[in-house]
Amino acid sequence: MQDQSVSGRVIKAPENFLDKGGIQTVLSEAKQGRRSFIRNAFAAAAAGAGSAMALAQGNPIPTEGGDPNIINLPAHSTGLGQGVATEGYGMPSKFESNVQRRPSPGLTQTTQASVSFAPLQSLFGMVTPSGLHFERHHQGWWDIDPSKHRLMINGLVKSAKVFTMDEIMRLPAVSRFHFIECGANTGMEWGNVAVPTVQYTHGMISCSEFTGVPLITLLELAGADLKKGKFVLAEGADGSSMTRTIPMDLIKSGEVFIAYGQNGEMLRPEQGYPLRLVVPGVQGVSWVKYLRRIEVGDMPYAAKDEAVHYIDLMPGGLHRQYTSIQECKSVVTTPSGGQVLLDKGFYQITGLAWSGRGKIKHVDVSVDGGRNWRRARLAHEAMSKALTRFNMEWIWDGKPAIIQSRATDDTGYVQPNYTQLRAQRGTRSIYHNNAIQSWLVQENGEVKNVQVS
Ligand SMILES: Nc1nc2c(c(=O)[nH]1)N[C@H]1C(S)=C(S)[C@@H](COP(=O)(O)O)O[C@H]1N2
Ligand SMILES: [Mo]
Repeated sequence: MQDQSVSGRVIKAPENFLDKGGIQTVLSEAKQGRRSFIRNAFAAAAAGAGSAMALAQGNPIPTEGGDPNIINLPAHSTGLGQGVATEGYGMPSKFESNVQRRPSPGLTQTTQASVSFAPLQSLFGMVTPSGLHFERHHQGWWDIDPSKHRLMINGLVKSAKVFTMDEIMRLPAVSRFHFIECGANTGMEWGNVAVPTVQYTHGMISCSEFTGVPLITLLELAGADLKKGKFVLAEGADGSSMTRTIPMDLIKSGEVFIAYGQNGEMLRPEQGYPLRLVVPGVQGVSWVKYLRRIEVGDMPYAAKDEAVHYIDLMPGGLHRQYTSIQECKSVVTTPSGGQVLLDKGFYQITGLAWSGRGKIKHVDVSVDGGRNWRRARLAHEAMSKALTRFNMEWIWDGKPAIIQSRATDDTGYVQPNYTQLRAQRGTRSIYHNNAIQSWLVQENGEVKNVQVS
């Protein structure tokens, strides 16, 4: 069990909740230590100032003995610190070592896990650090030698072309922030309340600044027939034979690009180094990693990951195919399942919202299970098909509360609740669950995943 230290006024979710011992430790520490400490702090704060004020004022100065963290000079105030890096790659603080990607205990455990979830409960802002980007590999990941990697453009083109990485990196590039969400994100929640933390309910999403070359540029260089060519097939170089059909209209819009950069450096191997397709707003599976071939064609390809997998079972025995857009969705990341609120008083509710169709227009937050809603504050300007961080102030009265968020995008689409989603989609889907998520804050401060219709 890694560090489970108290952070601010919310205890970090036990990141590996399989370790029951660790959770118990956290809970009892919270109840004995910090709880009374914080209660005293609130009691000492000026009466009538309100909980938010008490928080802003900090803790009262202890009268006896003093705070040893202030009185006793620590080594870092008296000694010589470490020297600058002369080699190696910078790493986060050792006190943050519990913030990790993890495979979900809700999924079948195989010898080689094929999904690891991003720790959404521990992240700020809109960007996912590259080392915490979720991973989904159908046949494991590879660290491919970029000097040997090739991209072929063929099919309905004047002359088939092969590009080296050097040739690709000479071309005019774009840099854009986009989310990538696996179509199966939140999939286990279709059936029932399956997993306890936001890492496992929503952690198959990440957002990066990607850098690369618009695919249309490469198609033009190869002399693609943009009249007959209605679709392309994108193919990866790993053993999963990952091939996906991408409509030419998306490519002509200039939005689809082949990326080599992620958050200011080359892609991570787990994310498809040295080259991946970026298809903004579209489910993760179409973002083909280790991209080695683009074929221009006049029909959808009905590849295995289109004809057999990634199909939505609908009510009445029907199914739908090629449903690639990730509809508008949001989730509160704090307070969220597995976290513990130490006492009543002020909290900042925070979360993420996104839409595969454009920008987030606004996010509403409810603390009473969807009866009343208040407009949240967006923490930054919303970008198209990117994660958007929202915040809302809340004073918890210590009674049970059900926290939800509901996002609206700039097409006017409103994120559905479970009743609305199931009315349209039935109950037998795996993919494209964008329903409103509910977190129950219990009287003892523990937060649980619940479903509210
Ligand atoms: N070549 C290749 N591309 C792939 C995959 C894969 O297994 N191989 N997985 C797909 C799926 S299902 C998803 S959700 C995303 C995951 O991207 P990430 O691992 O960078 O998060 O990549 C997609 N592209
Ligand atoms: Mo996926």
